[in-house]
Amino acid sequence: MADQTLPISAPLPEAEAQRVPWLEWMHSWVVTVDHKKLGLLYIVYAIFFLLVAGAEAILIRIQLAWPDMHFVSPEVYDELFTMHGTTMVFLVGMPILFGFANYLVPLMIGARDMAFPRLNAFSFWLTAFGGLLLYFSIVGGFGLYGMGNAPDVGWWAYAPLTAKAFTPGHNTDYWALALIVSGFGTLGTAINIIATTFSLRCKGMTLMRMPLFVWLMLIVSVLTLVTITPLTAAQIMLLIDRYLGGHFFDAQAGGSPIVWMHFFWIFGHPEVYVLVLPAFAIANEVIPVFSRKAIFGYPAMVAASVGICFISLTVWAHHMFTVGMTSVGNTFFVLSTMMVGIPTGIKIFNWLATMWGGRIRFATPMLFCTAFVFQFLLAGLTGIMLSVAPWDWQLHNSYFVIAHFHYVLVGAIVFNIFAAIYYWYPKATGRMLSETLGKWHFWLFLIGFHITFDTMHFVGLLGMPRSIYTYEPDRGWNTLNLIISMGGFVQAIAVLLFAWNLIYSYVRGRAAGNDPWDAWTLEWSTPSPPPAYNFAIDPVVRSRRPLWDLKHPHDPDWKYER
Ligand SMILES: [Cu+2]
Repeated sequence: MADQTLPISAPLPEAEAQRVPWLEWMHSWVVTVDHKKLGLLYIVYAIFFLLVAGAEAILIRIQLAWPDMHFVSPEVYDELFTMHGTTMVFLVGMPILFGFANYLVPLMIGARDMAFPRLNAFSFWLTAFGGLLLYFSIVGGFGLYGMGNAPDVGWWAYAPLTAKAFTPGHNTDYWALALIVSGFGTLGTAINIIATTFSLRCKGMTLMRMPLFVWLMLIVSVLTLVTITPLTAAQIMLLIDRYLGGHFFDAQAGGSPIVWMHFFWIFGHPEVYVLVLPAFAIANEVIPVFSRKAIFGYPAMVAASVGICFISLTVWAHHMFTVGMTSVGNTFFVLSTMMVGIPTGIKIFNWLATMWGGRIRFATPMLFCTAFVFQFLLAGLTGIMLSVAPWDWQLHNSYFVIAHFHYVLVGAIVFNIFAAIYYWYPKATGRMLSETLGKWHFWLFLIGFHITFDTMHFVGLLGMPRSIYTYEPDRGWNTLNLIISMGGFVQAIAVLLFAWNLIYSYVRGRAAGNDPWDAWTLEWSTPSPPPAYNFAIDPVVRSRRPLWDLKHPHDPDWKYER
């Protein structure tokens, strides 16, 4: 059953003899408007920056491993944690998830490309140039010494530190301009995904038959449109303050640094959902296929996702409990933040119910997704703790908060990104990733993750603040910090194994065939890798699992789902 092709794709006519093959090859990637190539460009770009930001994290952890360290200077330390955060969110998280959306949404809805292929290419290159601009800061200005002009005000860039008077160099300018440029790219992609899902679905693919992956990407795109906008507005206001004599964030001239915080977090909190909803999207495809059961409660999953989208827009000031808002204001944000627990709880329940009684195959993608479910649950629980304003007063700006959000960003999002790569790599390359290396990668990363981030909660409870360059030896944080740093190295080894697996399997991997996981969605009906036009004949869909119908034409098993 593995290689049943729906529909059979005709081979393209042979290209003319190529004069300089590698130049033609490069050219084909630079000028491409094919959603699959652009998707892969996003993903490769993001994996490159994952290695860069990971290296920055390791340098941070070496500096913090022992008290009174002078491994890097305080200035470079500030640049390292700013670049680590900015890179992970804007150059790793969003590009890789939009890369998966680009690659998979048209294939899953039976379309031949995105709605606006040229806008798609434009968006990718804007994102790419934004990333390059951010890293050009290292060589711009003073040259390599002290990491040049790398941004150093934290990825949240609170005023008044960003004012020209406090940071006269161009560090903050690089940060603001890079995010404006890549932000426009992100907006283009979001518009494209929305237009594609609404206008290019194949015959029979009603909204309630769309794979949950596509639903989640649609919701993420709407959320992106709403949240990137205030971020871009804030960056422009910041540049006006810095260069055109504006005073938006200048308290002495009647402005307010709190305004920046509101603008930043009305973007920054939903941004977490912009990253985590695609991670949910991945789990929604992987968990059913590897449990051999339909997802439990499809309509509830859609409703919960829409719910998360709306509620997430109402919680931003839980980052600002210590700012001195009114108690009514604080109470509103306590309650709205706790509300997020309801739809996310529904999701966790549904994933568990999908696994319950299933014939679970623990291949590498499923291992990552299983760990994700439990880690996301724990991250949610510390989130509820922090949503209680008095508790937050105690732990604000401590490593407890850092541990909480790394539980979300790594424990949930990065784990599912790995799951997605193991799951769809065969489709994109035609080769399976090595399962042996995959299992080593999973277990090492899992162990490293827990050594680092479980411990980080305790050092936070003991009062260690975030963003400090070093600490005195008598604070009681020494052993814990050493353990945290060692866990970081274990994770780094796991990620290097993963990178090696990507390269090794590309050359030596087992041939994948069309449908190595016996899956149900349309992308698995095409050859691996799919041809440029995806489908030779427009598919017609009659259920939520079109490929299952094709493989089991007389099986009444899924009738109730139609
Ligand atoms: Cu938040």
